[in-house]
Amino acid sequence: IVLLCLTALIACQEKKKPINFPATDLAKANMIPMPLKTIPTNSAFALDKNTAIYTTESDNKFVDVGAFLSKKIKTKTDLDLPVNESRADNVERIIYINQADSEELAGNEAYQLYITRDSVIINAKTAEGAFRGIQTFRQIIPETSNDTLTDHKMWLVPTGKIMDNPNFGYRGSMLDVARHFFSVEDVKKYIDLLAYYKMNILHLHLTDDQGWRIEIKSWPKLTEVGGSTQVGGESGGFYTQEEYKDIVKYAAEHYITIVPEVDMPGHTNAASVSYPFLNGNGKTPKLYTGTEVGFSTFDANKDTVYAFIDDVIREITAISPGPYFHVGGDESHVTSKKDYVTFVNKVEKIVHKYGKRMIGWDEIVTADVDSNAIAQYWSSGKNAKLAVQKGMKVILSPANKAYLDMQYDTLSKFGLHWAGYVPVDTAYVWTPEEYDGIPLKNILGIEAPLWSETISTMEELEYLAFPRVIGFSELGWTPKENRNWDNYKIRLANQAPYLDRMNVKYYPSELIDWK
Ligand code: TNX
Repeated sequence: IVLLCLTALIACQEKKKPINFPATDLAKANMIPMPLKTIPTNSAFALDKNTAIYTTESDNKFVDVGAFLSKKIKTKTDLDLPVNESRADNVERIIYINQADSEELAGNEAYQLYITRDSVIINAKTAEGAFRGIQTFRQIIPETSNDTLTDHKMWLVPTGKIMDNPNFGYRGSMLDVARHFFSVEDVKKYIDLLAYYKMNILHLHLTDDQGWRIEIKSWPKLTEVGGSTQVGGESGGFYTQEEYKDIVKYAAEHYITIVPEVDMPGHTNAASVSYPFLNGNGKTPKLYTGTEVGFSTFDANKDTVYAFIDDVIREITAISPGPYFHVGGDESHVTSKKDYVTFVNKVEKIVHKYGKRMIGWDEIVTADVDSNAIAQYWSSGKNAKLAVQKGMKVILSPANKAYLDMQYDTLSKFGLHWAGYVPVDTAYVWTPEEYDGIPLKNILGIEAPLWSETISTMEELEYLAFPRVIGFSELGWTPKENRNWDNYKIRLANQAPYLDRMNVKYYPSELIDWK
């Protein structure tokens, strides 16, 4: 009995004795995008079964952020962390997610993350900021637990302080669901991945010559006929409005805004096949499953065409809560210059009528667009300059850097190379802050578009998007002083376990020393 008591006593003291954690370095943790400021304190927060999450409860959105974190910790570690439960005896360490109004928390996406031995505190003005902050926390939870320091598993999170705020407010990617259709599930998986890297925009290219992918209730043939095929001639597909709403909701839960695009007046063959009165190229439209561009146009001189566009924009904006509507406007090679200007001017008014801000590919600046319109720079520096002269904002998507459909090299299985080959380093090593003489104040942000002429499955999509899109998250979030290829390359290599867990078939570029 004496012996038993003695052992119990020793065990008890053992428990109270602070554990000696191996030294950590928060500055070297696996964070992408790299935060604005990181101050390591070299100890560890032991994430384990005795950890609980508490959030500001007056705002439900903070509670949701807590629940999201708990769910993701469960996936990574199999720990079940309670959220806002009355304090149980076993709880030794706490993760707080707080609404805070400190002056240092400048923007909506800003957050502070304080990690000590006993607690993690995430402060943000808005739930959006808290959501960005928990992505950082997810990333710094080590892949493997320490099983020797105590009698149960502990994930040793490096301690320190992070102050973070994005460089650009618009950080996105685009999926072309028109050339090849991608399912709601595929889009949701892409959203999961974008959110982990703090992207906040998903632009959906919903229509093109080869397919119309969104239900328009007042014009049902758009999807019945125009949505029936895709590149290569297989059957296509489309989102019902309910499905689209489901995507929008899922994106919103990940603090991602959906930017819907209806590309016009060019890239409209699928619409014109469905309703031939729309057609302005003088030929009888037929379903198209090839990959040429620039052969179709709407008729810019018919009132009925604008009545049609009004219905389309009305129905889509009614289910798109974000501030933007993208009108395409690219490669309208068979629309006369005069018709193009007429067309864009009229469509801009419709976009405004439905309370949205117009985005278009850089060609739209050749019309009389409002300074409130946004030009998406993909090919023409001349158009970008014109945009600046007009006082417009620009989204940077230069094809030779930002196009995710460009092949990595001559051996790439998928993709095109009209803008060159874009290996992983080329995609990362450039400076959006100083691009082509565009003043910083005119740059809204960056977007990496993924065109889908050459890809038809999620696996193929992932091959082109990953790992390059991860680099874009850093280009959009992290100021140039904190970006460095040699350092990024190591952090990128360390994404492999996450990508594997997500079953992402990324392109294992030889430039990266994958873990
Ligand atoms: C150009 S970029 C296009 C798309 C193609 C893409 C292929 C742009 C605004 N237009 O229609 O899919 O190249 O890389």
